[in-house]
Amino acid sequence: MRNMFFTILSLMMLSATVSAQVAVTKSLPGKAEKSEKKASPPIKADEPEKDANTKHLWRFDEGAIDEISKLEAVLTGEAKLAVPDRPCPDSSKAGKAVQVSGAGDGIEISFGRSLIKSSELNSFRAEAKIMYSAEIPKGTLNSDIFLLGSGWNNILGIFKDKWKGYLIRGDQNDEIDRQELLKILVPSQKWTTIAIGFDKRSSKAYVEYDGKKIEFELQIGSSGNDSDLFLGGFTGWIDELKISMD
Ligand SMILES: [Ca+2]
Repeated sequence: MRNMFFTILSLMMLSATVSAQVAVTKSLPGKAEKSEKKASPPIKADEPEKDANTKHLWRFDEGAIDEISKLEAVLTGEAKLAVPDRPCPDSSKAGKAVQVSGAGDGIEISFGRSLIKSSELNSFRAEAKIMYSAEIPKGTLNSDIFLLGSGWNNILGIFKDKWKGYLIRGDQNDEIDRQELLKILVPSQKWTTIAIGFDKRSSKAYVEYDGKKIEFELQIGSSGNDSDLFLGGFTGWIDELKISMD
């Protein structure tokens, strides 16, 4: 009887020890995960640079809402959010991007005011990472590759005419700039930075692709009110769209 009592007591103690061990084992990975997260390099290092002039940033990982001022980007045509084979290098995690494959596929943002005409605005820059894998074949639709517009004579950026090819909008001499643009805007299977922008202090506007820049005189017309931005009209991917203004 006494032996049986000790056996039961021993079993109870063993059971308590095992439970405690299980509890410790269960709690350890959690703590380890937390300390691993703290020890990992800061995520900020891989993010696109943000400063006081960065007003909008879309990462497209969890939708099309801008993480700074909650402005929603509209995906047009057949554009969709998906995980690309090669994630954007600036992305903080291997998240989603916008996949485009037609002339009407892209990202459209409405600002609700004219940015080019605004007397309160000195400069504007829209920048994104794109994988410009292929062009849309000639003879299909026109496409606004990267265009900020608010009326027929207040348009700035890269446009693709279905027969002529690329044009720069916002400049007096489209033909010269088209030749320049053809030299830099070449399809690529890698993530590349594309940007458009203007600075009223110097009266200049520009387009940039893969570190190459074409600058021209900024045209400010009288037309239009609300500004819209479109990026797309090619086959490939778009991620990390950032807009800076001051
Ligand atoms: Ca992303």
